[in-house]
Amino acid sequence: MFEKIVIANRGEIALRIQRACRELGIKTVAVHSDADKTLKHVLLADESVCIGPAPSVDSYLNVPALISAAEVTDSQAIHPGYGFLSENADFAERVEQSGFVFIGPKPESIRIMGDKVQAIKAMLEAGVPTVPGSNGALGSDPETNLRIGREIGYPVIIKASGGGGGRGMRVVRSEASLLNAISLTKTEADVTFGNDEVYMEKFLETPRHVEIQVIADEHGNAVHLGERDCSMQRRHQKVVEEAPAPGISEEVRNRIGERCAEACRQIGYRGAGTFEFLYENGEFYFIEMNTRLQVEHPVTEFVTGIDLVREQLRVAAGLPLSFAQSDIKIKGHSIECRINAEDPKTFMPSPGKIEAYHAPGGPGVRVDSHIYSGYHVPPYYDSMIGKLITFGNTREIAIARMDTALNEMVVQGIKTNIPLQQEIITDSAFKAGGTNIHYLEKKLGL
Ligand code: MV4
Repeated sequence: MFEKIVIANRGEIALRIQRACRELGIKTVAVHSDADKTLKHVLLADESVCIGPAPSVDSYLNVPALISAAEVTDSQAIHPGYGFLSENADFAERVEQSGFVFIGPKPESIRIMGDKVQAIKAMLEAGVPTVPGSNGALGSDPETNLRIGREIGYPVIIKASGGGGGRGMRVVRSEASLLNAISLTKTEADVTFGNDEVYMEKFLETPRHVEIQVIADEHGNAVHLGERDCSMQRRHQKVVEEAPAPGISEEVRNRIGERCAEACRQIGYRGAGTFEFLYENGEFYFIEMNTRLQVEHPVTEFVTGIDLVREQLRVAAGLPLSFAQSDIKIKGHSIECRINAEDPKTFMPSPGKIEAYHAPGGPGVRVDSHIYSGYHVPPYYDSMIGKLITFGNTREIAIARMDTALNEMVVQGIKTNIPLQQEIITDSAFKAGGTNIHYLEKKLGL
């Protein structure tokens, strides 16, 4: 196992990674911007290095500064967390070329999945179900594109191969607007991603967002850890996540999960990953793969009993996974509410000093947060200040515990979305389970 690693991130995920390192006896180096000297994990780190000014481009995205930090501290590996450089294949490559281990997939895997046309091709080869579509980049022949549209059937969606996470997409509801939509999406994609490749899919009107967690080692073991439902979202920002997804049987879970694990084996995937699907009328349709640890990983940890960050560190060090597929049984139910420093009605960020903080607790309650009384939430970064995660033997118990925990939680001095979360958790459609990706925006009147 590693002796010392650099945590190339901030906030709650940096603290989460540091906690896993402590349990494994790994020393941690916290890297931070000028604005982040008082972050909890920085204060608790074995060593810390300031890597630049507050703006992310000058600090958390500053590749030479991060590599230098690993060099001067004699670290062996770099954990990128989520966001920032976590899915940047060039960064992963630079880390490896500098003689350090990138705690994540091989650069080639990141590169393939970052190119959505290539990712879909890899899934087709592995037998992972995809959305009916062009199954490849659209060419420049208008007649061919019109024929593809007719074959798929309207509405269709044009997506940029270099996009993802909701960027670079356009819905087309009739043949009359297809060619113009393709050319507009291509132009935008060229400007935004430096890649004008686009592809076409059937547009699903009311799907749920269900994703499968996988983890693989370098010894040919690839295991799936069940699914999460992340349909409760606003503007592509997830708000509430849960595991398992309401209404998914063990048989369906194992069937789709095994397809994902097999895809990992076929592409020689290493590390943690997430297969994103749209789920509609009982069918799974692959859309994208995320090659990083995700914000919502704790709900999977609760229902499987697996420590995902611990396993990431193990497989990055070349050790085998500490469990096999047959050891995994989904038990109980877990829900996560993201806690943001923002106005619960306007969603405007609300940075500032936390005057008082009382964390909830009790059975089946986990709080992943870096905040403390007196901490200043800086205005430069994502507004998420923590995650509240609950577990129960049933979904009803997990919801009841979340309701109690949200009521117990006190964050004074800044605005938070706790009131919005209380509204969602007590919402009758949420309680029934299985709401689609448009539910929250409709409820909010957007
Ligand atoms: C879709 C879709 C409907 N049909 N693809 C948005 C983000 C990106 N990951 C893929 N997205 C979508 N792709 C087809 N063929 C609807 C969405 C979508 C969405 C997906 C997941 C979670 C939230 C979403 C919000 C709006 C649209």
